[in-house]
Amino acid sequence: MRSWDIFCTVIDNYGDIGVCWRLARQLAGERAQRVRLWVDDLASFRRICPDIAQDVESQSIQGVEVRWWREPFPVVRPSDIVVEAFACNPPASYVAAMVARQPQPVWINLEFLSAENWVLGCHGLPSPHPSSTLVKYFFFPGFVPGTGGLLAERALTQAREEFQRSASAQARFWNDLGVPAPRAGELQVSLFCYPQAGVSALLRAWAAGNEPVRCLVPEGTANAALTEFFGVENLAPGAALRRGGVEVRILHFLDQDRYDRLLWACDVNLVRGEDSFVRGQWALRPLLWNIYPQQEDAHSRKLQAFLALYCAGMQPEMAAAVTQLWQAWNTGDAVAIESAWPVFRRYRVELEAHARLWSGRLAKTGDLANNLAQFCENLLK
Ligand code: TRH
Repeated sequence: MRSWDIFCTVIDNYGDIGVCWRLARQLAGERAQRVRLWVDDLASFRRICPDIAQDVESQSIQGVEVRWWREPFPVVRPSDIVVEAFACNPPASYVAAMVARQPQPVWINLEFLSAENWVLGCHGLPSPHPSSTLVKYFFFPGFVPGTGGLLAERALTQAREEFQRSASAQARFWNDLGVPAPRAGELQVSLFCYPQAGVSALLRAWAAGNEPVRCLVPEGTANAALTEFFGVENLAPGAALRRGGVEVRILHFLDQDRYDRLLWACDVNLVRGEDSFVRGQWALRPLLWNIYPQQEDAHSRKLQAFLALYCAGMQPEMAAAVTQLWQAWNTGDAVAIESAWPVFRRYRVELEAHARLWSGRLAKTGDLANNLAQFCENLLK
């Protein structure tokens, strides 16, 4: 059994802890590894995992030892494997303990997800530490063989298939959420996005169409656009907003597993950032991605790179429909969103088939937790 220290700083939002928590759970649960997860913001962690107690130095959740990362950092013996998520810099005292430890730990920097080509050249590269004998390895998630793959639990496919096949499991789920079961012919859409996304335009596109839409929105998402469109201020969980054929239901923020179920239960998923984007791909539903905005428009290159991969092999008109809607959604171009949505929906059957095909392609790279464990094992030998 190997021991792991995973370091996570919460910069903003939930993606950093979302990825680290998934990785930690999977290593502990599926590979019986001893995992310690250091997190600097337990309040954010609690949003995606309500079992987390705030202001607690150490707690054990789902087989993972969760430690509150704050100064002064305690004296601990470093684990066999040290994962620093997204270049978050473990404390200097801990790095000094890594230098002193015999044998020295394997040190991994778990990087951000990108479909850009350069990732293939950088995945797995060593970077010698400037002032010690330590070596840090860059581990990149990715969509193609030659990268680290994407996080996917062993039981994920079966759990999703069972849920999507079972009307009673879905009925229970809607009931647990406190919303009525979907009406026949009503499109179910989940919405998780950044403020830049063109939500008002999409709501108008739905209202102008002849397909009733029910949109499920975890609290705190798109508040300004919802208030503008529905003319109401109350966006508390439980609120139901209606205009024409569009209904929005505000949900509590869900724990990660229930959020997965929401994605499985919906017909189209609007996802964002990194982790919900990946989960949207595993949900086998058409999706619309709101990429995390970066300086100097770096996110546009990332978006193009992903679209090139995702749309490869699609019939050209369908690829154009996806590309136009995704680009418009990310720039917030209202006119383009309103014209692109109905075209996107015309391909509903083909997009569902494509989602299944795509997830099959992704699965060929293996899942990130196991790829990472194997990578580290080779270095520890
Ligand atoms: O929250 P995000 O915007 O996180 C982002 C991205 O990771 C981005 O790459 C990073 O640079 C930035 O943070 C700092 O989006 P993301 O990645 O989808 O993470 C959201 C997490 O929250 C994910 O694990 C799913 C989870 N989630 C729930 O558990 N319940 C919910 O109700 C919702 C909406 C999300």
